[in-house]
Amino acid sequence: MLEDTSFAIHPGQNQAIENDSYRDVGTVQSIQRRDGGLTFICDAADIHLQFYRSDIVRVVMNQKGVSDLESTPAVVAAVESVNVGVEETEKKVVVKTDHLVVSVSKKPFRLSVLTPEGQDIMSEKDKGIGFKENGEVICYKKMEPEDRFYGFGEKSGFLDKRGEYYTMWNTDVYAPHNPETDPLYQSIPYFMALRNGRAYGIFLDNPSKTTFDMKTEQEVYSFKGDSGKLDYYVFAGEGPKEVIEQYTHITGRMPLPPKWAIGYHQSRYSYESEEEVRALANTFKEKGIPLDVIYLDIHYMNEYRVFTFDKDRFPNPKKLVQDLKEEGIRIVPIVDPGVKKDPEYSTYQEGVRNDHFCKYLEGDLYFGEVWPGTSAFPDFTDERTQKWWGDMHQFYTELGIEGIWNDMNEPAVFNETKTMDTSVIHNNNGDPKTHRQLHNLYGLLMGKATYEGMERNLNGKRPFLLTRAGFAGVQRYASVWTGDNRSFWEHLQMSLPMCMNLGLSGVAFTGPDVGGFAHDSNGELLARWTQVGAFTPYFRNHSAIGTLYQEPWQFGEKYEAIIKRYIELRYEWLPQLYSLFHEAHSKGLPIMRPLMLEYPRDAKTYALHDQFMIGDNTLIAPIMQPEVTDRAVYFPEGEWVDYFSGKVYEGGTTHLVHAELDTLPLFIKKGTVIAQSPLQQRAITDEKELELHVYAHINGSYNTSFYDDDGETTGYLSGESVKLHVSIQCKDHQIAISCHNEMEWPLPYKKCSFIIHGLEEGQEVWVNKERQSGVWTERGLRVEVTI
Ligand code: MIG
Repeated sequence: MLEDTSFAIHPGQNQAIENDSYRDVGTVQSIQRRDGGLTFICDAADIHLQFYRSDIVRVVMNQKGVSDLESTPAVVAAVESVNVGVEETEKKVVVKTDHLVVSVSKKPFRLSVLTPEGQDIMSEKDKGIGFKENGEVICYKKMEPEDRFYGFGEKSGFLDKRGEYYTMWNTDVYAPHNPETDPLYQSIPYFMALRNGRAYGIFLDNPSKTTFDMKTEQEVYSFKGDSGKLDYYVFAGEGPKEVIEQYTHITGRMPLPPKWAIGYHQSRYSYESEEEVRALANTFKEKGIPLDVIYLDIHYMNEYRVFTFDKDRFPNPKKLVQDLKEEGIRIVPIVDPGVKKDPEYSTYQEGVRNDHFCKYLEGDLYFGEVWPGTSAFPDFTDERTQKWWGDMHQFYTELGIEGIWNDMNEPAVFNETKTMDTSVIHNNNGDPKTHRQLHNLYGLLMGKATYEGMERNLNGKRPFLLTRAGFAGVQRYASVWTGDNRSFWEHLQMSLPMCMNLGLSGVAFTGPDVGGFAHDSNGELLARWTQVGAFTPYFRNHSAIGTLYQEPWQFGEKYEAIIKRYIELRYEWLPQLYSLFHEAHSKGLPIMRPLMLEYPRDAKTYALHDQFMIGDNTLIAPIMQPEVTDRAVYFPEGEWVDYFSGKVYEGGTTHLVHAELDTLPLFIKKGTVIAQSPLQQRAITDEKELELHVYAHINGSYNTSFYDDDGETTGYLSGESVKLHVSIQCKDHQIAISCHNEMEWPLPYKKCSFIIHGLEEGQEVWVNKERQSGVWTERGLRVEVTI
């Protein structure tokens, strides 16, 4: 209780000095070739090097007598056969692939990674790998003064994580979310370091409590695991984009979500009855505000029993879901892991009878208090239980539901530790481990069970899953929202670096609760937040019980008009966003990007936390303070066109930009192109029209491609898609555009046009080698094309 008072800093409270006695692995005694890799037998431990690709190396330390190369379920990549050359001298072993060199000095074992040209990528100094008898493992790496750190999944604070100390332990944190609040709901023990434009990444594949320390020492940083083995991957870069590509090669990439999931979502804890939900949908319709999804929070259930509906509040869920679907609106219900202890409740009965719940070693079920009262928790570490849980979702799919929201899956439990007893045993497919050892996997595996179950039940339609907790690889199953933020300007500000770092950690489909979850929102905050939300990959307005309602119209007409306009803008930008989702699916790259990712050699971008890009050519510098209408915007090299006014800003410097409440500072790089469509009320429509907006330049070239498909089935996995390759050459008073579909699937558009913005006197427009005269419109020269 006294933790919140000055007693917390009583001198007597701070005497515990951590025993820092790690045992070093010692000197290399011998080297063995094993499973296509190399094992270094050292004095105190064995270290195995495994090349997954020529640019990805895994390092595993096992204590003596153990030879465990199991990976966690985060890892989906198989080992490829890699040509490795090994040279051994008295002092060193040098292992070479086409992309990197691993140099191991033998006395004691210290590891460095270099480029084939001999440039240092990552190295160790006096300290390397160590461990303690209690199972703790640690690894130190050299830190140069210019090193910057990014990633670490969902963390509060600024963009660059140098000087921070992070813990990975999935935790339900309702309050507070401060720059020092750590850990939060997700654990992604991965980061990327940037050194003068060159990047490398490290993924510590350990699902127990892990920590990353870039704070305590000046010249080294460290990462450590509470239990388990030291098992990490080095991604050799070279740029930050390559590192993300390498990391997501190991942990997987997101499937394409159904298109409706990238529209606007409206939520509230809770819309409590069928009537309320219907009225909500009607208001959106009457007001002409686009909408794709409405959420059902915990009140829809019968006393919080998952896989049930409360019969008084929701007498006919099937009809509700179907009626709304006819309007093009989807219902997404919440599903928590806790199953109410109730001998007359079939889910509980089945779970007990078929041994699906977590237990103690002695055989007693583990019970925790959550919404339904005393509850049991499915043991998702067992595939058998994953299958059972997944199949249960037929309950929802039979009603026409295609999306699920997983909450409380850290797992959160209402007790002092906030989670499950760490001594609970998980079956783990026949290799039992304690909850302490596997804690951070719970949310990921619940997501896997849910996603795969939905997939099995949806007959070729894509499921949508939203999750609060997760681990590395969560992107394969779910979109991640950043949990219980508050309606504070500070939380809008904090959401930018948080989502950007999630994106750098392989999780592209993210966003915060727009408007803020807890605390009361207000018109100005909601307007500014919706402007940002229109460009975050996941776009949901959600608020907590007991706070002011914050649907787009709640704060009066002035704000409603602005909020509506930005939700509309989201729909106009869907073709661009969808192409970026496809890039996340195919390459792992984030949709919402820190400028550093596009301009890794521009040091001005390294700590830029209050601006972001979507894709490689769109810059967003939102206003995130009350009554502020001007802000400094940093523009990287090039020229940047204000999306709304057409004003051009010279890059490589900072400008003061004016933006009244109805304006989001939004800029497109000259010489590039974005894809849009005319306004539509739903993400999926039959009347598709594509507009390719070209921002004319005098000189330069740009290549890109736009992706599209039916937006709801898995047909895209077998080539049912459009990939429009567009290239632009600007020179000699000509803008030459070439455009063709790389796929065989026919174009789904009834009309397709280029709109050229900012054309200069005398500049000619050519499309696929034909000179175009086009038609002048407010936004520029419109040229209709058939592709
Ligand atoms: O402890 O389901 O983060 O979005 O509305 C509260 C009720 C449980 C926490 C989620 C929030 C959700 C709420 N849940």
